[in-house]
Amino acid sequence: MNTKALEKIALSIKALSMDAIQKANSGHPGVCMGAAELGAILYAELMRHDPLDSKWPDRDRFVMSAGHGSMFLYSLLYLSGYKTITLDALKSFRQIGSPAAGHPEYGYAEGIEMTTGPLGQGFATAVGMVIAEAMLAERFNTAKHKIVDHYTWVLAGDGCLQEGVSGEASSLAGHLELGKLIVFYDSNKITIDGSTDLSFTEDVEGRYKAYGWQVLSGSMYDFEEIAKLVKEAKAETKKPSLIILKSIIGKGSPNKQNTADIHGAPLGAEELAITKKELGIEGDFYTAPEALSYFETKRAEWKTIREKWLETFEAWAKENPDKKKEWDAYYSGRFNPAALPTYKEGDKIATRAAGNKALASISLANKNLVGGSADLKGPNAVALPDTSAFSAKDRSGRYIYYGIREFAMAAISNGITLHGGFRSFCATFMVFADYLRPALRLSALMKLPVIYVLTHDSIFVGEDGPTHQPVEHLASLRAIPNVLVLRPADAEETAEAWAMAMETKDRPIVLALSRQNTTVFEKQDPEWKNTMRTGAYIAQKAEKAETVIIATGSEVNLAIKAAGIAAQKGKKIQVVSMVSRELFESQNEVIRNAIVPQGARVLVCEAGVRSGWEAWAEPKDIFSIDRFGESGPADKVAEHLGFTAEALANMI
Ligand SMILES: Cc1ncc(C[n+]2csc(CCOP(=O)(O)OP(=O)(O)O)c2C)c(N)n1
Ligand SMILES: [Mg+2]
Repeated sequence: MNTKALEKIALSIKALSMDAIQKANSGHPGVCMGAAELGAILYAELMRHDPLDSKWPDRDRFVMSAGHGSMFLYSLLYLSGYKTITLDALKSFRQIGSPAAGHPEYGYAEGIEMTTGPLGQGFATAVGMVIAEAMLAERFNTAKHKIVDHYTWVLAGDGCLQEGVSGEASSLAGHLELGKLIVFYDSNKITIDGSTDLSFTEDVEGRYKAYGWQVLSGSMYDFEEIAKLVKEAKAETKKPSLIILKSIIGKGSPNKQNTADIHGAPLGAEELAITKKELGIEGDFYTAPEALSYFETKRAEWKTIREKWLETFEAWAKENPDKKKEWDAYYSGRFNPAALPTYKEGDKIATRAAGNKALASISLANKNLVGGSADLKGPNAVALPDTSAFSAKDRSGRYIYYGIREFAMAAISNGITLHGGFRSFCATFMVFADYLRPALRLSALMKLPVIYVLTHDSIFVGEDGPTHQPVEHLASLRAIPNVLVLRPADAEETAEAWAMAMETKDRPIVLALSRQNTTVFEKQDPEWKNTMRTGAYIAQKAEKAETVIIATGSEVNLAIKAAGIAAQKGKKIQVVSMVSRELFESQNEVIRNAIVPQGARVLVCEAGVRSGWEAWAEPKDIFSIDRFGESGPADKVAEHLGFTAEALANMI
């Protein structure tokens, strides 16, 4: 370790960050300057990475959980030689089209492991990355060849430590003994509003010890000490490590350091000039020659390390052809179609239960599918029959007991997916999607195909009452761009919906499933399995239909019944099962008109708020539930709310 060179790297991080933020007239210099020393030692000494191959499977992961400090990450990516973040990119920081976006955006540049900015979520997501590493290591390492052996590093600030989601995830990480997680806490005791004395005086160290973590402390500004602490962190293979580094926000700015002023605003021309003078920085976008040359030497070392890994990998592949085949299958992202369960017309089964049958057969054919529920394995019906539970003792298990931690569960699912090698699902009651929504939003933003199994999807939950009966949730889930909401109507559709979810590669999928039984109905479109993939198909056909009922999920049964009642009065009614409105809306007019013919009166039937259906039907023709439900047996609740086939038939 060359501490002189590290000092110069830290200086360069400060210089680049200050200037990029000043030029953009926007950004957060505080953490970039205050934690620059950590950045230097992390990227130059501690991390096993190679900018020549940012997707190297056995690289260490770094998550900038304090995502507002994006310039910290960009400076390091630039200095260490990742391709996308060039000097020009730094000069266009926070401008449209720049890979150096306001906050780190996954996919914008090599070396950005995930989108961060929503505080706490990076931390929680990193836990998923560590789980994935442990699972892969268990499956693929042999006594002779260790091809999976890397660490996940996190930089978290006061904000990340305050957010509940990091606590949920940390509790689970301690329980699961995820020793390869190393989190640095940039403890500068400043957030936007001022000193943490205003709202955050708890004993973080005690809390983390109680979670089962190893907690270490030191100074942000002592390279030798940080190196020593990291050694201790690595030596502790069972407990995750929290390394609390006492720091000074904005260190180096004579008049603004250690104040909230430097958290999230450019220094300003005057203070910038004073700071540069104080630090010995010359010119704009300064990089110290010693920093650049040090990284140049490092790049050669990193390349050798990665090439050595490749050699090991090839030797391993040769000696373990079956494992190699499995590895390729894991990483291909391919879905192995399974023999999906079949049903007969008239079968009565809840779509959540049908979901479990589909999941079971998909799991058999896709051993890289991992996931679990937030303490609702039975009610969500997501047990995996062909595996054990992932635990501290058993890393081979594919079922994850998340405990009642919905938000961390979803963030961890993102992390597992981001790591690579696995498909990930998670499950809870639909009404508690609110508890995980920020992570679903990040799945969507990062285009991650995480599967969200959300059961008990309407007032037909029944007795548990309004707290457990979703009404606004379908609308609110559909409102998130890039989320694919699938609400299958019966057991047959559910099996196909699971297959559709597995076929999807670039967006999160919500499987909205019923608590109550639905009846398998005759599909009058013989090609329904294909047509369904457009988002909708004709469940019950009518020649020259006067009325088309668009129904979703369990309400397709109700619509068919209503159509039957109305047909007795000579009405010609077509029933459409719209398994995914957003998918159907993305189809061309020809496809749409073939299913919902122009000129027909359209009725919409969904047991939830009407929001979003206005484009499909006149307000009076939307059969919806625009209020909270009631506690009672499901059919009584529906009756009480006037949500019955008879009422729909009357509307017709
Ligand atoms: C979930 C969430 N809430 C609020 C914010 C807005 N925000 C950005 S940074 C910040 C303060 C963070 O303080 P700290 O982590 O201590 O960072 P530092 O000021 O030390 O750089 C807040 C509230 C956010 N990004 N994410
Ligand atoms: Mg802080």
